[in-house]
Amino acid sequence: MKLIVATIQDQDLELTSSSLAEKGYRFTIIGSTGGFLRQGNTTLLVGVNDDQTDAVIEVLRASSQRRMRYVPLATGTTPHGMTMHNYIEVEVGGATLFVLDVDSFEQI
Ligand code: 2BA
Repeated sequence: MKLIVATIQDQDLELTSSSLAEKGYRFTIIGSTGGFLRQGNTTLLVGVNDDQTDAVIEVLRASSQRRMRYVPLATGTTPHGMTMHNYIEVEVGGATLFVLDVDSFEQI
């Protein structure tokens, strides 16, 4: 058995969770925060049989998009007193996946 830990963007949650549920996979949705951007994202825990791993990764690949985010880098003030932000562009996602071997699984 494997545990797939997948961090996705919040915007992709609806499509990803409905696609997984439609195909009969069981999973847990955890609200999370990215350490770099400090913005909300979503982490899914999907427990599967070994032979289902590739199929779940395909669902995640199909439902998670890459997007550009603009992150404030520095804030300054113009001579007219207007606040000015400098932004950097960061490409986020589709999904960050870890596939772990599961030693044991029980539901009590
Ligand atoms: P964040 O940590 O908020 O990172 C968002 C995006 O910022 C990353 O997208 C990447 O493009 C960029 N980024 C992250 N750290 C960076 C750094 N030190 N320097 C420059 N750019 C950096 P993704 O790589 O697609 O990651 C999306 C989210 O997946 C991350 O959000 C984090 O929540 C999770 N993640 C990514 N790699 C991870 C890892 N090795 N371990 C645990 N979680 C991870």
